[in-house]
Amino acid sequence: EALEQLKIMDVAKGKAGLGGHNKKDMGAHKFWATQPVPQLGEGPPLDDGYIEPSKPREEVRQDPYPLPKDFEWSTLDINDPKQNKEVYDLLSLNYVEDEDASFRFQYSAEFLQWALKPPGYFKEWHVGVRVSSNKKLVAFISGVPITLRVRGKMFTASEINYLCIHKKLRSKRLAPVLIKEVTRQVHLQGIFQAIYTAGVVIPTPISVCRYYHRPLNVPKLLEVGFTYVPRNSTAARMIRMNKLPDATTLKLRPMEEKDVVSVADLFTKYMRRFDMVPVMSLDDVRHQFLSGQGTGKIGDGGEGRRVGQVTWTYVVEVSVMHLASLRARLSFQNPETHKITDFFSVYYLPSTIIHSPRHGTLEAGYLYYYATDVAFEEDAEDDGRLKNRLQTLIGDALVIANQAKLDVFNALTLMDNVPILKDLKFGVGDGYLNFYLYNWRTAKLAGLMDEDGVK
Ligand code: MYA
Repeated sequence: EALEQLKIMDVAKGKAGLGGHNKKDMGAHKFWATQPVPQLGEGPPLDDGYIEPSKPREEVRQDPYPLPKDFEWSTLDINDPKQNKEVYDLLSLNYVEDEDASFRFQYSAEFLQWALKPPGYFKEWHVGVRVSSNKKLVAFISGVPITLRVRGKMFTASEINYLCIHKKLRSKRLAPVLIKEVTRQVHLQGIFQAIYTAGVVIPTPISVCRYYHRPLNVPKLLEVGFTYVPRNSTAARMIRMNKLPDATTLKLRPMEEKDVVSVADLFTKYMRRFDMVPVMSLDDVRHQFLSGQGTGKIGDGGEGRRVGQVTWTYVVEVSVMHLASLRARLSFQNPETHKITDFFSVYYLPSTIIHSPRHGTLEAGYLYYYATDVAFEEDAEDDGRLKNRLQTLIGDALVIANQAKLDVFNALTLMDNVPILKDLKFGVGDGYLNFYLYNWRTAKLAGLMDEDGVK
């Protein structure tokens, strides 16, 4: 799973210890050694570009790769609630866990609908494996289309995610077969690059980020062993330290359809700050930031959430009348009646608490994309105005997450996060997220940094 500063995409994979830093013997990668990815130890490339050239459709393998006997391929129709639930069930019991198997991602069925069906998605990229005799779904891998800009170059790629094999079928070299089959399906659509993230280290990360965690519900986090009372502190002190205000500092409101054009414009401009970003159309922006807000009233979906809520996107709006009074004439040149100066987005991804008698799930929010037009003001970065504004904006995201009754708020060391994490009382996690590109060479991207921005 997140470019976001890489995209850092959200493609995000979650919480502490997603497999951690796998320092296993990096010598033998029987499968990855055969793939068009930079091999470990290769120096930086002279130029950015593909590793192997694209193929015409008729040269792409036409038949599915063979599976071990007793198993069969199955394209999952995520629009069918029954099949959507089958993927949910597979992942909720078998997907990513932290290093000591305390927490396991529990992507909701609605989250999977949202993540697997962006504009222009291909159903053939939702690849499942079933037991032939009883049709039970035992493995999955997915891709969705994405347009990337990596340094100066733009290209269409697939974003690969939710690779999952049932616990009983592990270590049988099934993963390479799934990866080859989804690669074939992507090639059949004329696309030859991919982006993906993983907790494990394989050939060869282009960046690595660390997870940071901001406690919201301290008593619960202590009770379920997500966090501990440090020797020089007490639970009461931790609760006090992490208390958040009831109201946001900025005048925020949830994003609406009328904001799509403004948010897209702000997003695109802000993303120029980074070397690897998704390029989003208006439809993409609508999907990523607006379509996941759920239905009904807050509270209907339990705690502070709506039914089916996957994302929260909030905007700061300045009326052009107000701007005009500050900068005369502007209102005559600009027919807009409102202007979005900032936005942030958060997605909701709970984890199953594997061994807790009292609590079934850890309710987690993850910082997704954000932008502020302060970044476009002269010297704003140098004199600290940008950092201040982001701290206020993301501080408000914490308030909203707290109001939504989330237990913890997570962020990665990407985009402009690093300078603000400490002041916002995020603690460093034990999870790392490695970013990868398939069939694309580029030098390493900034990613893993400590609070001082030092690698
Ligand atoms: S990352 C999330 C991955 N899922 C989980 O961690 C869930 C829990 N774990 C499992 O379900 C299994 O352990 C998995 C491996 C399925 C992960 N990415 O079958 P095996 C290599 C890439 O015996 P198993 C996500 O979803 C491993 O190095 N490769 O192993 C993004 C070894 O190869 P080599 C991985 O444990 C996925 C081989 O597989 C990963 O039973 C992006 C062993 O196979 C991993 N996370 O199953 C996929 N884990 O010998 C790549 C292990 O060479 C996409 N391996 O070291 C590439 C782009 C494709 C599209 C291209 C289009 C142009």
